[in-house]
Amino acid sequence: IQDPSIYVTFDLKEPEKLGLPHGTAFLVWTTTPWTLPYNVGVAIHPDFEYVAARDKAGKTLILASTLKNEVLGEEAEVVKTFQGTELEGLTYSPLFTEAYDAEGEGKPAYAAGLDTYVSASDGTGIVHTAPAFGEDDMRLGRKYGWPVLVGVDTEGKHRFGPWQGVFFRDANTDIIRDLRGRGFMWKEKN
Ligand code: VAL
Repeated sequence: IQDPSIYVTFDLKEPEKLGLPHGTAFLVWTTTPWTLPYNVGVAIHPDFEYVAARDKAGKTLILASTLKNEVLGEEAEVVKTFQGTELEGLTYSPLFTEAYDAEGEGKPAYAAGLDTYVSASDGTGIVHTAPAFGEDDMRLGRKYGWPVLVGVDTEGKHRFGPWQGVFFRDANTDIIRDLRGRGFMWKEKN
């Protein structure tokens, strides 16, 4: 089985804080769409430079400046440049809330945190973080007090949302379709 490789958008709650237009989003790349219902944050490298640039559709997207041409294209206009540290604490609208609503216990979530593990060699320089599903994710989540949403049971089945009872990876297709329908799927490779 090949993992689907997707780019999704996380719309910033207060883009005007950065002087950016309504609808500005973090652009995030992942190969594990089935973990997106358990996302609680994004990881940003404190030492990277980030840009906000307009894509073909006119949406303003934030990503690492070194990956901008490769991902958005040379023609995409850079609107603003930031140091990674300036993005810490920015919050975004979640893609899914079922698991958080059930077990988030009111902890902070859906925010940008800083960690030097973020890579500039693939993706967007902004990493989807789901603490239950990765060591780096867990470390970052602890640092910011984000909840650990254990979205999959001991049999490997989803515990929440419309895919409750579905084997973890088998939910990829439905999750992608759902995100596409709601306009959060920016690009799908595979
Ligand atoms: N951080 C990883 C990813 O981006 C997982 C473990 C959530 O796919």
